[in-house]
Amino acid sequence: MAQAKSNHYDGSDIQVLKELEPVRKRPGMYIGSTGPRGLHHLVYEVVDNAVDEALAGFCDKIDVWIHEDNSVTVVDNGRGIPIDRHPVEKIPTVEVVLTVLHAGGKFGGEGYKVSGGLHGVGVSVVNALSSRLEVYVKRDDGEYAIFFERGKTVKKLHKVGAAKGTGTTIKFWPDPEIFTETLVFEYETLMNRFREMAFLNKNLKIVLNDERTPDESGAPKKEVFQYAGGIQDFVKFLNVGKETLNKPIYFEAENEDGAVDVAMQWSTSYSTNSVLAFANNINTQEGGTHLDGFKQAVTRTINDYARSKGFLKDKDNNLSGDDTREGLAAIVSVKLHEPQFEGQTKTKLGNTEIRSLVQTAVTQGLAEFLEENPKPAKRIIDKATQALKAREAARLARERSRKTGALDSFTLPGKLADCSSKDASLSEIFIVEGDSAGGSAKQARDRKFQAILPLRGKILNVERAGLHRALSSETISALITAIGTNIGEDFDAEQARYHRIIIMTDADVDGAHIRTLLLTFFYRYMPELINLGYIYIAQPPLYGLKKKNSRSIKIDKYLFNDNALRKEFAELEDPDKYDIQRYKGLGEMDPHQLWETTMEPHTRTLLQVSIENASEAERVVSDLMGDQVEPRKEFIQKRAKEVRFLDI
Ligand code: 0RA
Repeated sequence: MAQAKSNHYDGSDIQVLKELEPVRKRPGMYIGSTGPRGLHHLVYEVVDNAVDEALAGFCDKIDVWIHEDNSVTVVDNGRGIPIDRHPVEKIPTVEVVLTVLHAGGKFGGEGYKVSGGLHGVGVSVVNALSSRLEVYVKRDDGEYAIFFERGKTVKKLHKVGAAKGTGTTIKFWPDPEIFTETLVFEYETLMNRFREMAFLNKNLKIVLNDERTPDESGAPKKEVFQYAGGIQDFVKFLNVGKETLNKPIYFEAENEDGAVDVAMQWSTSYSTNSVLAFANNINTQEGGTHLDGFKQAVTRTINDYARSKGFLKDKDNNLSGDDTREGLAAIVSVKLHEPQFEGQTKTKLGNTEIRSLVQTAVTQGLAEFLEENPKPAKRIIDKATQALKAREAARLARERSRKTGALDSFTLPGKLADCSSKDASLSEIFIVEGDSAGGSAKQARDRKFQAILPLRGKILNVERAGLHRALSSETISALITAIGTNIGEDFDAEQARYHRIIIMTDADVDGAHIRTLLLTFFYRYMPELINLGYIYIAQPPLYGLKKKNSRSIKIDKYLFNDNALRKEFAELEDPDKYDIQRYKGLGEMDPHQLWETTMEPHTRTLLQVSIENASEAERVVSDLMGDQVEPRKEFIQKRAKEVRFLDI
């Protein structure tokens, strides 16, 4: 058959060439990148298709296997991709679905689909970017198979044998010609994604199997995700280890525009960024109309209730949105027929009609809960009232200190060595630990576009301190004024004074701690800056190699981690010829070294910070930085084996 193909083209071949070639030419256009993120998107795309079957009510179990050779199999018990002859293309429908761009959507019919952003591009994209892909369909009492290589059919649809039930199995091998960076799937990344999927689709069972890491008996590592409570279980999960104020509140509503599911639960924590919003199962990290509607409804409903019950007096100010959301973990999940995704990362929902659906549902559901549950209602109002008092006290304190000139939020912090450029898109700020490293960085920098802000000692852990104390901390307010955006409800990304905010700490345990504290701060109070891609981590070298006996003070080679050092040793003919210097801190490098290794845009490496999975980030931040000791211990113990070198 393959031979016949070389000198005989039929219509389907031409179709394939025409349709899938652009995907291989510009994979980034379809899956975002050809790095690890894009690689994982291949799995999401196939699983999303199976979840669509679940949303349509035909599938309740999805099995994912990661094989030893890093190929992946996704098995579902849905209807099975149709195998009948496609009326237009004149080939089996399953072949059309796998070889024609966007073909999947044409057959979907009614119902909601997981689509938008990078998702929903269709399984044909996965096919185009796989060196091999095999599809097995169970339907009509038989099992059928069809095979592809790099998007081209290499074995036509054929019957394998008799079979009971229905379903689809897709096995694919990501193409090394496309994914040049890595072909290795990360268990944790996939696990987090599938857990989230299972929360969002009540009762759907997703099983992840990893054959690369079998246990003693040889069985693959396995995790089962299935939640009878759906998003109520999701908020419980977000609040594990926290002291909660109410049982999860849950309500749902539906009209011709779409459907909404909401779960919410307050805890005594101070976090204000634990509301996760989804549209058709896609995490809308940049928010949008559904989240706006939710916030407006919560603020108004809580204020109305507090006033009507006399918790707020006539003379009292209204509770702000931030006040009402302090300690709130919530999931807002909407399903709509034609979601419009906007924003920098295409994760902002634009459909205006969904705003009022969410607003009405939340107003009704929350008001009813408060009326019927006076005790938890009182705890929730008390929590918001305390937040309001703390906020007003912090404002008074700020005004007092402004009068005395101690802290003026309209002038830049004295420690900041600003850059001369006023064009934010060209400007960057290095946040440096300690005055001595700050001194080196100030000498090293290009003052035209690089600003330096030295931090004195550790910054406050905002996860445990709460907003009011955070604002009265000098370090934190210096950070906020230097960046220029303000925080919380007053946050305005347009006011950012720098489009690159670079955390530059020492390569030791203290440095890592300060970095975590800063990331916690950004995650909680300026998450938009992370979404905009403004937050970076500098990569100073760990080692400098210099030829022995060389008169020059010049370092011949910089190494950025222990692996690189090990590799270098393995490759060097005669290591004795080199002196190895280990940099314990930024202060040990002279300004020129710091410049060329870490700050010079053409030679440095920066890590861009992203919120790959918001609910996981949420959990890690509250586990690591919150006030409960046990989850932190667990997290550290789980990771202990991954830590190779601790420098204390
Ligand atoms: C097209 C039409 C129908 C189902 C599917 C595609 C389908 C695709 C995938 C991908 C993975 N699992 C899948 N399961 C189903 C509708 C089928 C019908 O009307 O019988």
